[in-house]
Amino acid sequence: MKNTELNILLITSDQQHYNTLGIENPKIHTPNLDRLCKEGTRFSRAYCPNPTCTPTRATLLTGLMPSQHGAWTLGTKLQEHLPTLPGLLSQQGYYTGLVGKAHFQPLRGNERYPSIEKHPELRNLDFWREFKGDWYGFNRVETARMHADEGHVGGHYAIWMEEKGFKNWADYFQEPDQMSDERRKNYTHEDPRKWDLPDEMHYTTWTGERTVALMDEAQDADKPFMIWSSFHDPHPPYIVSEPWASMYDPHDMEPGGYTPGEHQRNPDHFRYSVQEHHPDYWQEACRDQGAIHGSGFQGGYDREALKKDMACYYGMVSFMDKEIGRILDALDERGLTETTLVVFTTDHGHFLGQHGLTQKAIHHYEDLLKVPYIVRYPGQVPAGGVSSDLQNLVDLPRTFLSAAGMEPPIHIQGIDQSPSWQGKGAVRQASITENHHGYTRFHMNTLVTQRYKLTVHSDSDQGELFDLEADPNELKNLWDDSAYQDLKRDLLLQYARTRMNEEPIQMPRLFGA
Ligand SMILES: [Ca+2]
Repeated sequence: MKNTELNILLITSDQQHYNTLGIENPKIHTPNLDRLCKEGTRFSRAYCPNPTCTPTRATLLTGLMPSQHGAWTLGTKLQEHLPTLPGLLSQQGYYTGLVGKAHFQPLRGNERYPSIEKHPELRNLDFWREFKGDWYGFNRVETARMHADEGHVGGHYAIWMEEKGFKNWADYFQEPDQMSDERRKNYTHEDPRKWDLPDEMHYTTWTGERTVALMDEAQDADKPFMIWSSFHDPHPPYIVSEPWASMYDPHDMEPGGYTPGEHQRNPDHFRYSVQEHHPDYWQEACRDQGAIHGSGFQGGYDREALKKDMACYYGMVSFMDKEIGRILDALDERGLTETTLVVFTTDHGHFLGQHGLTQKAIHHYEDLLKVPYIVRYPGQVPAGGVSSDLQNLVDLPRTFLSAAGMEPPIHIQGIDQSPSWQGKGAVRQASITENHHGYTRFHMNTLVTQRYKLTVHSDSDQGELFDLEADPNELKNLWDDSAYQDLKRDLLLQYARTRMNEEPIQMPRLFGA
């Protein structure tokens, strides 16, 4: 699978549940992602290296797990001296571009760790007019930081709106400071979930349009391209432009649910999470700086509100799908489809009521760890394929470099998935998802094998062991079950070996001594 003139197009969404592809879920309409599935291979067992934004996004850039690249949790920064996939490709003559969400840097910086993804920079459009890259190896950058109508709007997206004559864009977004208490309370209960921002001015349209523009820039420069088209949705807040906001009827939605008693065998924080404002949970959640991000509204969730959230979430996905169609059509029109490796995935999953949970963060169920993952490369990757080979997003940089005919640097992690993508069999025996959420709390690692899932916690003897074959809904934690202690021991050994085998090597051994 080597081609030195190969284009690489990585399309990602943010926080997309794996079961949101129309080809397998008749409730949702995603004709363009379905097309990608029919022309490529869909992987049903792909996992994130971390279930939050910055750590996984930094992994996609570096080919390193979060514990190695250093952006180990939200609110950290990926340091800019680290080698990246686009940087390596750029050195080989590639045009490298990023359009859409970055979140490589935090909303606050300091002298030692400056950030440009923060205020006042975000709304300083003169800054972004000058700032086009290089940034993390991308020659060309067009980025924006908000989700939905958050006040973090700005960057190249705001410039684009102004160039379209949409001068009063700020009226459609929150104030640039932190969300008000009222707003925070309503983060997942926005009603109505319709946004009066016209959809042609929405950042999803911007991402699609500018992805095609960067492809054309690469063509004009007569270079192969590596472009990361990074869509912001369907990350909450749940609000989207029409017609997408009304596309799905909340009454037709079937959110996940809580099975009474299901958390009795789970570590304590599972029970606390579904009990609204349980004092132990909130004490734990707030013990470390930054607390738990993204899971602050568990439990006591109104099912009708959840259905509305889900209808909006589906609308966001279908809107993105339309823009993905624009990108795929542009590849066709430019005669690039045959020479472009396209991967679609997301940074991590999302809860829509499953196990009594919403959003993300610290509960390592399949809803959160497993991601949609499609690979299209005509003539190389089987069309219409469905594969259960294990994948981890950390594998993408190494596999992209391999596909481009480049030797990966010695220090990167991940496995070259080329044989698996070509339908020649699995190359990964197990996948690890790290989650070092706070300094001292909610530090866990999950091992996933073809059949089992094991989660160990750094500060607790409690853990999780699920048989994904016998118990696909993960309702019966076997961690303390006396009949499964041999299996647990074997999986703990496999976890240790998997970690050791995937340790990065920082430099070659030059001689015997
Ligand atoms: Ca994310």
